[in-house]
Amino acid sequence: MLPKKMSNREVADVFQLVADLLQIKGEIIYKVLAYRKASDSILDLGRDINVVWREGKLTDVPGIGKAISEKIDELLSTGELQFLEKIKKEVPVSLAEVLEVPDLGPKKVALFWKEAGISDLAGLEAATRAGELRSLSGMGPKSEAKILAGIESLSRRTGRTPLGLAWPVAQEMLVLLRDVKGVKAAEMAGSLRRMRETIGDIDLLVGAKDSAAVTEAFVGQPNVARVLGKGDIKSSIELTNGYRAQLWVLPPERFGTALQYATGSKDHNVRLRELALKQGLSLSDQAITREDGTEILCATEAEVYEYFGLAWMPSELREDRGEIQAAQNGDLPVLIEQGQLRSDLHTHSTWSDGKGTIEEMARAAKKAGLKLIAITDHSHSIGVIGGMDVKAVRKRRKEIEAVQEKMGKSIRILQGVEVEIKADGQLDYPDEVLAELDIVIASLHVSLRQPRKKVTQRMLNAIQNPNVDIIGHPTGRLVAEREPADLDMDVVFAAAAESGVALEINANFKRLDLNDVYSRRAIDLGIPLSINTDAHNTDMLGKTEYGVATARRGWAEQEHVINSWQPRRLLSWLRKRDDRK
Ligand code: DGT
Ligand code: CA
Ligand code: ZN
Repeated sequence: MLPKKMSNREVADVFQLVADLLQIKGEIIYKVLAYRKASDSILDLGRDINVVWREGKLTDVPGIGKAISEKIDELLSTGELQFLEKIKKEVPVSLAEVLEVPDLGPKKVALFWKEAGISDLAGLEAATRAGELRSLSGMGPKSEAKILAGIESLSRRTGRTPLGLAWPVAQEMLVLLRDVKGVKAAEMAGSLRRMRETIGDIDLLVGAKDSAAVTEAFVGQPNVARVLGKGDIKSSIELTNGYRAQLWVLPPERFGTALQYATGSKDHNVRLRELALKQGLSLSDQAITREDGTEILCATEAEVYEYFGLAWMPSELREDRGEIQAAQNGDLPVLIEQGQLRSDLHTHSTWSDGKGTIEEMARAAKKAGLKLIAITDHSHSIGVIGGMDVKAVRKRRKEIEAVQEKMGKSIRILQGVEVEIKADGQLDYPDEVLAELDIVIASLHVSLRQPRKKVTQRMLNAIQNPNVDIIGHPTGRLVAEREPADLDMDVVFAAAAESGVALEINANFKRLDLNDVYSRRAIDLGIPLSINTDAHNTDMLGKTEYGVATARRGWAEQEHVINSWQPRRLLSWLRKRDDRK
């Protein structure tokens, strides 16, 4: 019998497991990394690995050499990998999940296994609670608490996909679907259209009289691993990289109700249906239905909202956070738009860990339509990535001035830094150096796991320093990857409101920090926001869409975002902050 067909995700997982177990075993790192690299490229292949394998083209894939292609061959033809079976005999396979615990590296995992007989998560938790790890080298009550917190955060992990990874995939599908004959409209729906920071599955909606051709095109895409369901209205698939996508096809005259329904959120829909019921109407993905059973069809979403006496509202607002009430009262916010951003206040150049020179960054910013860019290279205590010492800051000044001279009025370039808030709470430059700069961002990168009181106090030191203009990626969280620092946000917000500092919405889809809820709170407290790319190369400039989406989910208007202001107003805001020194 042939083995069950493996998806890219499953093959990638095998190599990830090989890498984990080898690493715990103590294998040299470059071998481990080779397996991780192979795993990543299989996941990102965009084609069915089985097809590439049958074509004999495995070694054309970057990251797959002869040895790994032979292993893939074995896996796909036998469903097994002897190499993995052999390692499993040496290292318990359940240790791979122990390695998933944040802050636990392979050395620690190996230590627990060899010295305390721990071979899985349950064992780790039990031993930690019983204090059995305390006596091991490098361990103590503090590290125990860390491990328990790590295990807890693992259990909260959801298998959701960051918005910035799912979005381009969905966009490509839309392009394909719009090309199918008879398709009148095709849009994203669900959490993707609401631009939540993570996505459970991709929801797409097509308006077409005949669903058969659309459905066939959808399930027949080259990156489909399996078809999970195929009906007249709904079908769903799993992609080779593990994402799931669902398609709804409706006649164009019903597209509006369907789009409204499928966009959600569920809570928003529940709220809207309550409103409908009060008017003796019911609302579904198909139509608005009167009590006598007659239907009102809506081709557009605006018609749906209008029918209930509401203004249409942007999808980012639809989380049942007061938007329906606001629509009823006619005071929906006029949300910030990407095209309104005029400055980028957080960028890096080759003076720290950026890939572009100051001139390249400035030219790219200009090309992206910006009027002002702040070059905010890292300070030195973040040494490993080449931060600037004080001498470098002053030397860089001349280069920025020269580029400014050369580029003239077409773009304004600010002298900036991203100064590290060190573990002891001190800023990484003395005040007189910070005072020489046009703009100062202060950020936490190190010791994010300090206890609440300590890490909050560090943040307060930065917020209260009159030289600091913006707090960069304030909570330090990484979407679906790393919990925020344990900041007392009430205290942080109060201090920010007091000092007038701006809080960043870092637009990198891995950060989106502040998140939507915090952004809204900042606005309510009158704290200015700043949406920045944190660009480390020229390509990243202008890529603010996910940051803008986060701001919109936080109900931000243009007024609330300092880098949407005209440069003149921004500069005067910065000058006023200088007056406090
Ligand atoms: P996700 O995929 O977990 O990121 O979240 P959504 O919001 O995309 O939710 P999903 O994919 O389960 O469903 C897609 C849309 O369908 C959702 O946004 C609203 C609608 N929907 C799903 N279940 C219900 C429901 O029970 N009632 C109502 N009114 N709408 C629902
Ligand atoms: Ca969804
Ligand atoms: Zn940065």
